[in-house]
Amino acid sequence: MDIPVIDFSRYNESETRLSVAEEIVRTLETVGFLYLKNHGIPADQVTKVNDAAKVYFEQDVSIKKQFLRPNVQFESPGSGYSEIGLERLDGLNVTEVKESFDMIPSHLPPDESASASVLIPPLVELYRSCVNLTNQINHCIALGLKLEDENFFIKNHKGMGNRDANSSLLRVLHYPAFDETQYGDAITRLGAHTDYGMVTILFQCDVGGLEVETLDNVYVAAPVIPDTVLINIGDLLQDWTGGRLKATRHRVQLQGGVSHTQVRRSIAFFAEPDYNTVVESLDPAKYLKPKAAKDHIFKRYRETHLFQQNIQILLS
Ligand SMILES: O=C(O)CCC(=O)C(=O)O
Repeated sequence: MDIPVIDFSRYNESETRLSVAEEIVRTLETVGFLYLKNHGIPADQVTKVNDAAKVYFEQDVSIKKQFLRPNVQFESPGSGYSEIGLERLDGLNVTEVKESFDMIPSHLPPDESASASVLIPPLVELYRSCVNLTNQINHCIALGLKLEDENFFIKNHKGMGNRDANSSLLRVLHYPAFDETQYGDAITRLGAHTDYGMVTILFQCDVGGLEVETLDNVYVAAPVIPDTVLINIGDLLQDWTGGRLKATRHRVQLQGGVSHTQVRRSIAFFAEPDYNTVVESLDPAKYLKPKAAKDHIFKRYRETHLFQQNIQILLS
């Protein structure tokens, strides 16, 4: 199975907009992942984040920890650093050798926390572009699904950028090179998982390793293709469509030709519906229990941090 490359310049012309929307929906029904070319996000915005990320992640952990991501037990998602081992996306026993920095524009580090200052301006700029592209993709999905209201999904994402209303965030991931003896045997880069929300826009920097699960439960490589972004959908859109569109599992492994001696970086924009959105199947033939976007997203955050003892206590 190949992950298709779709030319998004067709979205800009009224005569071709519906055909690109239908192609996107068809691909999300089967593969769940697609590459977009001519997506409109300026390449230099991605380069600036990547360059800043190199500088940021080279700092000592104690410096990066000056501005930590909020504690997912008690607070909503927000901006900040997550150290190696903090999150486990696929079960509780495998350490994920990755660190990350998340950013939501309404929640920026205080001035005295200088460690992240190099990252913030390029992240804010790229966040804005990702919001624009998300709105266009959300428009396409509604068009391709033939919803009565072609702005249906756009209306449920008005709060992007405001942490009090919406959890959509831009995350820079850094998978370091490391010594074989450093973390024990049970390690990977990113455990297999589905994303939580609506749509994810992924920029893979230069080292590959991402793998996507097909409908036959086989993982295939999603290689780096210059000048494209990868798009996939999350659990809530799958539920909204009564399972018609697929939230596809994906992972980044150490095997598969990419060894732990190569640093990998990626940038992911996770677009999630506004907290007060109630997601229920748009297909009357496929009833699913309605769920509040906020409840689902917070639950997934707690589950992926469950191995931390204090969270286990909270959930028990
Ligand atoms: O690093 C990558 O390419 C994948 C990132 C990702 O899928 C995620 O964080 O959910």
